Amino acid sequence: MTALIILLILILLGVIIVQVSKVNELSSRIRGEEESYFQGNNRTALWMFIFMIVFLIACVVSSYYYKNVMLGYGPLKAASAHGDSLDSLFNVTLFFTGIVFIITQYLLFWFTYKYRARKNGKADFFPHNTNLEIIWTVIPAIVMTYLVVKGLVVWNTVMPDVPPDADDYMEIQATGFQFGWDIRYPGADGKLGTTNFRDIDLASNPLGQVWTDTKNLDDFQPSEIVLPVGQKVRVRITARDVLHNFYLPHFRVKMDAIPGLPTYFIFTPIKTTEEFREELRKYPEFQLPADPEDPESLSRADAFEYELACAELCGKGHYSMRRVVRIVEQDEYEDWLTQQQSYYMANIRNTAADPFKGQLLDFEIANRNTELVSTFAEANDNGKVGDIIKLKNVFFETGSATLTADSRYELSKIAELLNKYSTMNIEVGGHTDSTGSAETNKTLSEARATSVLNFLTGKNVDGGRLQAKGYGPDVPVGDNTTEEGRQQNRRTELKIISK
Ligand SMILES: [Cu+2]
Repeated sequence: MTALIILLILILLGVIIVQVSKVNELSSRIRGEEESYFQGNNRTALWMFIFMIVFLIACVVSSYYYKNVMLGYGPLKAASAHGDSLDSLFNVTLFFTGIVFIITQYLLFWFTYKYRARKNGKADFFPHNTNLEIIWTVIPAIVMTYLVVKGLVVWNTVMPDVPPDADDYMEIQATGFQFGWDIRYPGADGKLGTTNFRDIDLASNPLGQVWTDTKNLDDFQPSEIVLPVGQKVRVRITARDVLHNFYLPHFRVKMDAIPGLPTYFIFTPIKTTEEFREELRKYPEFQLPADPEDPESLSRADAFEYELACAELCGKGHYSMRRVVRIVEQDEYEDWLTQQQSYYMANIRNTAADPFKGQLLDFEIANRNTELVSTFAEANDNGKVGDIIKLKNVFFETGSATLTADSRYELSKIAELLNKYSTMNIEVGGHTDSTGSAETNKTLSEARATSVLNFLTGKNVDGGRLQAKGYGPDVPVGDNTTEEGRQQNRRTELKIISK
């Protein structure tokens, strides 16, 4: 319907123009061709001059009207340490080009007005003027030199890479793809592991991390970018398919993401998301509801988030590459870090792709030790006779009482803790599932409990404090009809028998 109305309006407009020109033609025949020609010229020249004045005023007024929603002005001052230097570069450039813009627009329209064709008008021949040549060569040369030199100075302060031995920065990686970003953090070791494009597998290893490099094991890939305020960040930027562009508008960070050619950008966020919102709240433009349809929605200031956008038209899903960036205080950042799980531990550990399958990793041993230390401290301080400590990581070869190699890490630590808390006397209990004859299971559980006891006494735990007991399948904790339950039932426990 709307389209039809617009079409009708256009046809009508066309008819009107044809009719008006016919009327003009008729009237000029009545008045005489020449006079009407000059009249038309005067009119056009005057209207062009008026257009120029309205146009220049509109330029200035609209810039003023939108001053609070343009990057670099109002509350949208740069949120990074280097941002102001780039903004001032833009302002200086705008100052000079603004002057040139106003002068050239003014002259353009003034000349069309002044030199319009008039009755008895004569052409003015103006072949050469050395002074003018000098003025419009020297002034632009000086201004251009100033702009280029200032630009180079800013570039050299914003873009240098970190020196090889620097340790005052953190590094994250951003990999653009159609259509999204894989963000990688270095994990506890502070170092990103190596990647190899040959190892890329979209389902199980999207970044091509090389799992034999232990620096990769704690790297994690969060869904949002969270950074601590005041921390210098180096972003390693790359792309997996086509050109993308890593653009953080509020931080004045913008760099191409190019397949096969790593680029980088270094910046230091200086305002937390909350501080930025605080500034926005002072401006009426940002007190409006974020959703214009819903007056009850959060204000634009409260709904504000820093964002990562792709600034390269990389395909039809380009718009969906937006990612939220949160800048937080250091302690909030550390809280967030503890909630992140490494990609390796979540997706690769003990799968066929894991080169460390079946081996204990250093940090796993460390984690288990921490857990044992607190369990034993708790048992010593508050434990009662009859309390049970389940040994989660003590295992035997199938059908035998031989401890697996990994179990020794756990038992060595337990021996150390039993020697530390020397008032506790302990029963080592062996348990099996109900598969096979009860008698065999009983014998096996006894042999296993004894094996653990022997290991502990071998580590200087006083044998008088320990007893071994085989329970066989008699004390199940899980359902023996399921594999999961049977696994829970095959276990070794320590019971406090006196304190
Ligand atoms: Cu893109």
